[in-house]
Amino acid sequence: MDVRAAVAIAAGKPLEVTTVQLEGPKAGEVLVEIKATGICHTDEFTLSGADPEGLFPAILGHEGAGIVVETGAGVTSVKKGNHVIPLYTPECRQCPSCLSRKTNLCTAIRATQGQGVMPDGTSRFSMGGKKLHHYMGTSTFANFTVLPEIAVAKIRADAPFDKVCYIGCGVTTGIGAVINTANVHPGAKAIVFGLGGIGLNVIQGLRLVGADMIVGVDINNDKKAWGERFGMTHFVNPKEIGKDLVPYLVDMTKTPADQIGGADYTFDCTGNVQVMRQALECCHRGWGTSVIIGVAGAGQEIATRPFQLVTGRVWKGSAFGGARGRSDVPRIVDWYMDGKIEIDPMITHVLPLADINKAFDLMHAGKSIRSVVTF
Ligand code: NAD
Ligand code: AHE
Ligand code: ZN
Repeated sequence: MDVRAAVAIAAGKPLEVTTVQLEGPKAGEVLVEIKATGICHTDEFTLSGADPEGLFPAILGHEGAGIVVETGAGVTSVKKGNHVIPLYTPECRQCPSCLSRKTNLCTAIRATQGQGVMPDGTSRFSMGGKKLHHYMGTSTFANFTVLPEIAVAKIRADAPFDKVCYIGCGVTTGIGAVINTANVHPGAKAIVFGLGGIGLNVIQGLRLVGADMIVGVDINNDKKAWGERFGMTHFVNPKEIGKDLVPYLVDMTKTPADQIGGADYTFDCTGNVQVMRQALECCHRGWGTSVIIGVAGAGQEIATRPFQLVTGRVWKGSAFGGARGRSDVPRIVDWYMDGKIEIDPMITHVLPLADINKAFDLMHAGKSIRSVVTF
């Protein structure tokens, strides 16, 4: 079938909005009509050429929501008409990782997903007879896409696609990193680096679990009001403090009773490896935990003195907020529908597919939190 898609032809080039061909679902797969998709910084990361796994030409996009229109042989957990959110972290409930109960990183189809193909090793997308790669197993920058059954979360039918698509990555990543990865306790002191589409969701996650002190760090002063809107208690622009950031942040967290200082939890939502180091080093001696959410480009490495870890700080990473998609995503949709979490104000721009490149421009200019394309 012909579908409308934004094709990433090559690294560093704008997406090309055009008609491509999509084959129907094979066994164990579903065809989904995508109704809305968010644009995450990770799409920009891959499009820029910084992603060591980046493949071109490809159909990017991993933050979608839509409706199942056809199921392949053997599909039992969803049917035509179900509303779903595509999952770049699937949940097969059978692989060693799923069965371990220690991680959300299902390994059932990760190898083929990284090669830009479906689990049978072929692509469903083509353009003029030439293969197009899938991306993150989701390829939501198209009005129809094919996904493995284990890579869709069935959600309630009354949830608006143009809002809950954001649960497909940003919302779940931010809130999940607080709840699942860091397991933040009420009363905690936390520092969030990077107040974009992910960092603001970390902030609202911290508010949800009852953190006392929520410090936001960003080089863009416009983010101060944004952070405050979702529960941030203090804002720091590293460019304006006139001294080293780590001791500055440690001092902020000191109390008369605790002159050591440091945060109980910190979160990197920038993808900058220098910031990741700062985030670790402003953790409290003995127990502070730093969670890396940001994704860094090929060749980038993190560093610190081992002493930082010897003295009890913990460095962790979080993908998709540690969430098990088919189990957790429907619950997060309920939280949104029940008013427990906010999404609407973070969706600053809604665009048609034809204007998708404007969403990348807005991100580069620091003018958007989330742009959403509706089909
Ligand atoms: P974004 O562009 O919306 O936000 C990034 C923010 O970081 C901006 O506000 C920017 O001003 C700020 N920033 C940049 N450099 C900074 C610095 N040196 N110090 C402080 N702040 C700085 O991006 P996003 O969509 O929020 O994504 C953030 C990161 O998270 C990206 O690296 C993205 O790839 C990654 N990500 C990871 C996961 C995961 O599962 N681990 C999921 C989604 C996104
Ligand atoms: N391809 C990159 C890794 C990118 C990465 O870490 N992606 C996150 C999701 S970011 C969503 O916005 C993730 O889920 N990672 C786990 C995984 O299995 O990819 C690289 O550096 O190679
Ligand atoms: Zn993302």
